[in-house]
Amino acid sequence: MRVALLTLFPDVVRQTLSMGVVGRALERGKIDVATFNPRDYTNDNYRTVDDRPFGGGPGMVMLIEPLTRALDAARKLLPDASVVLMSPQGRRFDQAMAINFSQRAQIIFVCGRYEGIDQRFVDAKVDEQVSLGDFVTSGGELPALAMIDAATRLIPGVLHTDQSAIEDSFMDGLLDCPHYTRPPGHSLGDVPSVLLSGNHAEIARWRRQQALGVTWRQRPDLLDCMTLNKPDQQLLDAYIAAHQEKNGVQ
Ligand code: 9D3
Repeated sequence: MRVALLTLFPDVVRQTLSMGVVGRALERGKIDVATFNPRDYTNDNYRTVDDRPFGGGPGMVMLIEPLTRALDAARKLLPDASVVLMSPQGRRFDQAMAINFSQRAQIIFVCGRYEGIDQRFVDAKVDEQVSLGDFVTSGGELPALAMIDAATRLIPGVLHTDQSAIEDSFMDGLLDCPHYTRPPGHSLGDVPSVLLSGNHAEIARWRRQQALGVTWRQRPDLLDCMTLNKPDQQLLDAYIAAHQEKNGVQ
């Protein structure tokens, strides 16, 4: 995955991507990141990248020309890239889209600031628009960084084991089970005894049941759009019965 970002804050983007799992993927050449600052593609003394909106109203709008020249420079590096605009108007990002991004060779992310960018640039140059969710951020950088992080984790060899990606929350549509480490006994509570039993079949069963139960409690909407197989349904039924016994129902 080779990505370029058009951003007025290349330092923030590069610093963020240099850390942790993504930083290691960069060092090991699993991904490649380039930044292009529209401000470097201005022609006036003030290095102007925005102007007031025609028709009036609050905020500023990003100019076509600096963006277009920055995009042309990115295109020289990534000639086959699709152009993805970070935008609240876009399709909502999810794990399926992360998988899709992780399998692409080249992507150019356009990060907007201010109230937005001139619609003529969007219409002529952008292939798709993507949103991180239904909330307002100050620009496209943080959403783009989150998407690049999510996609990078899915590239083979980036995580220590492919297993950890497979077992990641959401990969099978369920939330993660709870985790515990030493000490087994603590004033905040004990570790569930099944995890200390050494019975790996029982542990796997318990974890699956917890994943189903946590999803049922916290994100029932996720269960609504999947059909559980018989063993999963039985595990969940038992979880719900125990939960209702503990909390009292009706
Ligand atoms: C309703 C007027 N503006 C809100 C004060 C619109 C607006 C302009 C610029 C909203 C957001 C932004 C900057 N954010 C993004 O460009 C953005 C974004 C987001 O705000 N939420 C989720 N995903 C994304 S991707 C890019």
